[in-house]
Amino acid sequence: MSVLVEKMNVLAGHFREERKALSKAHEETKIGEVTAGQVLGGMRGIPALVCDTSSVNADEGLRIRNIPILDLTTKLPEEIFWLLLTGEHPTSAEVEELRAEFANHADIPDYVFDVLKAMPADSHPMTMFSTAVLVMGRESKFRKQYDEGLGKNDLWKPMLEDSIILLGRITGIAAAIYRLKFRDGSRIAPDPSLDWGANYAKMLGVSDNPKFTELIRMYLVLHSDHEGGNVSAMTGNTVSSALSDIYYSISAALNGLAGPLHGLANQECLAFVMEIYEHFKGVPSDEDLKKFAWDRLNSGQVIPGYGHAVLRVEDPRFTAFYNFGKANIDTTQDPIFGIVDALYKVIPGVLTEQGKAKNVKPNVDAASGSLLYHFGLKEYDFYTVMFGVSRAMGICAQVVLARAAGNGLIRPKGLTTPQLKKLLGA
Ligand code: CMX
Repeated sequence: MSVLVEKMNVLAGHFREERKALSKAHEETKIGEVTAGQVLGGMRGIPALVCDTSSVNADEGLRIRNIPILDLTTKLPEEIFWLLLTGEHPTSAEVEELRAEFANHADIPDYVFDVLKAMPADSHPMTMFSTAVLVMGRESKFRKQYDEGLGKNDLWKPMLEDSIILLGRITGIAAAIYRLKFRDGSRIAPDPSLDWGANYAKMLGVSDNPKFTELIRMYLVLHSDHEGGNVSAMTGNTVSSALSDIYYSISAALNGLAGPLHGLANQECLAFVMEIYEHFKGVPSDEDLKKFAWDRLNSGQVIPGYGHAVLRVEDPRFTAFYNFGKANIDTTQDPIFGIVDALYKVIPGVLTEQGKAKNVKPNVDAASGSLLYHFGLKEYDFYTVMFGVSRAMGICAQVVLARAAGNGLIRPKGLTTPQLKKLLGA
C-alpha cells in the first residue's frame, strides 16, 4: 500500500465518523434560507455542498486547504494534489513517491490515440479531451471491484487508484491532442526523471525555455481547484455521486468546463486580445481601448476575463499570472501581453461606468493565455484543455474524499414553474 493510500485510509475513517455524527446530531438544523431569486438564478450562493479541498471567499479568492493560493504558487502540482487530498503538505519523500506513481502510469494505451485520430478533424480539443478520458473507463479498477462486491467503506480506494492512473496519463493525452491537432501529430515521450509539470511542458514540445516549464507548473497549481460549486466540480461530483467511475466523472466535468461562461473563457480571452491586436495593429492607447470595450458592451457582449460569479475582488490567480508576466515579459517587445496590461488599467473603469457587473476586476483567465502565447503555445482553442488537465486534480481529490466520507447521492428537488408560483403566492 502506498504512503498516500495508508494516509487516506486513516483519514477516511475520520471523515465517515465525522459525517455520520454531524448528520445524526444536526439532521434538522437549519443553516440558511433559499430565496426564489437563488432558485431562478442557478442556485447561486445556496450552501448546499461540502467541499474540503478548497474554499473561495468573495473578498479574498481561493484558499487550498485554508492556505491562500498566492502562498502556493511555487509548489509542485504533485504537492498540491497531496495537499488537496490529505490537507497536509507532503514530505519530499512523499512528493517523490507521488511523482514516481504518476510517471509509472504515463504510458497511454494505443486505443486512446486510435479514437482521437478517428475523430473528425474539426473536433474541438475539449471534445477530444473529454472523449479520450471517457474511453478509458473500460479500465476502471473501481468499476471492476464494485462489480465484485467491494464494501461501501472501501469504494474510495479503487477511485483513488483510478485517479492516479488518470492523472499519470492526462498530461500525455493533452499533449498528444495538441500535437495531433496543431503540430505534425508526432508524440514526445515522457521522461520518467522529470516532475509532472516539467514532463507536460516537455511533451507539448512548444518551448525549451525553463521559464515555460515554470509557467506550466504554476498554471497547474493555480487552476487545480476552486471549491465544489462551480460547473465542472459540481458536475464531476454529481456524476460520481451515482457511483460512476472517475472516467465518467472527469469527462462530464470537462464537458462543463468547455462552456464559455466557465473554462472556455480562457480561450475567449485571448481571442479578444487578438481581436484588439488585429484592430489596432499593436497596443492601443487607453482612450482607444476604452472605446473598443464600450463598442463591445453596446453590442451585447461581455468583456472576457473580467467579473466573477463569486469573487468580489481581483482574482489572486490573475495576480499570480500578471506578476509572472511583469517579471518575465517586456511589454514593449510583446504587444499581446502589452494589451493584457492595458486592459487591466482600462476595463475595471469601463465596467464600473456600465454599472452591471458585481465584480469589475480581472479573473484567472484575463492573463493566462497571453503567457502561454508568449512562449509559443499560440493555439487558443487548446487553452481550456490546459485548464482541464489542472482542474482534474481538484475534482479527482473532491470525488475521492466524497466517496471516502460516504456522501450520498446528489439529488436536489426540482420544481415546475407552477409549483414555484404557488409557493410564491404569485
Ligand atoms: N462584461 C460585461 N458584462 C458583465 C461582465 C463582463 N465581464 N461580468 C458581468 N457582467 C454583467 C452580466 O452579464 C450581468 O448582466 P445582465 O444583468 O444583463 O445579465 C450583470 O453584469 C451581473 O452579472 P454578475 O452577477 O456580476 O456576474 P454573473 O455571476 O452573472 O456572471 C461571469 C459571472 C463570470 C459569467 C461574468 O462575469 C462574465 O460573463 N464574465 C466574462 C466571462 C468570463 O471571464 N468568464 C470566466 C469566469 C472564470 C471561471 O469561471 O473560471
